[in-house]
Amino acid sequence: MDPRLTELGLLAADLTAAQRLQLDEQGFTILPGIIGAEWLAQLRQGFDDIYCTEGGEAGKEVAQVEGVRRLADLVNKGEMFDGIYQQPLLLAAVWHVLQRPFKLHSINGHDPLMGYGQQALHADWGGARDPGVFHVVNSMWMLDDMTADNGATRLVPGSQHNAASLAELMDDRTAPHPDEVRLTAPAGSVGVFNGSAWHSCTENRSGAPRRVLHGAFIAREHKQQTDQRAHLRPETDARLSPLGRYVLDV
Ligand SMILES: O=C(O)CCC(=O)C(=O)O
Repeated sequence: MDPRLTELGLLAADLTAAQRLQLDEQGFTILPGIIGAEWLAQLRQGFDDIYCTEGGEAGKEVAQVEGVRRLADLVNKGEMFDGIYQQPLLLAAVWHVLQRPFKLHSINGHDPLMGYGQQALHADWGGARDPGVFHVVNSMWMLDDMTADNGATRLVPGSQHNAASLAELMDDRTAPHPDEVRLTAPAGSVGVFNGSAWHSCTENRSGAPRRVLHGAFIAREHKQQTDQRAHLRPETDARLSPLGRYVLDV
């Protein structure tokens, strides 16, 4: 673990050997039962309230997508999100993949409505793909059950090790990939994946809610998706612990 995180009071947490192996070989793992019932209720309510308050502006700091209830810059939209970027087991998983100091990249929300959500396969890291060197880790905070038919994320296991260009390998990146798996798990779980792995949202065919928060982290030498210094609001600044400041890099 980054010694600075430990000095700042991050509690020690260890992935199981099976989780480490799954991250190394398949590029993802699921952390079950991370969000307790009370926190889950707050996050669900927060998601809906922020979407309702922001209306047509929701998600605009990062991306707006037709048919998807998107949110962005959640660090500055409620204390309930503080625990996402300071969750010990998640940060242990991020360290395990990146093997060097990192910071928050962004926290966004993503809820595809019925008939929407299908994305092209992509990686979150768009730079050079050097063997064994990774730059981004993303996490999926599942506020609803993620099922095969409500738009669960698909991911191609092992693709974080593939140096080839996905665009050259697939004519239609929205089409099914023969090796893809779906990250399905009950609400309260957190899926973690290597940002070099090919993945995407899928179409929500059942219409059941699929509220997910993406908590992404990036190696410290790179730029954040949401520049936390530029976006920092006074009320966020006032409540941050030294640990929170370090992870946000503010
Ligand atoms: O929410 C998901 O299933 C994945 C979303 C994603 O990969 C993206 O928005 O870039």
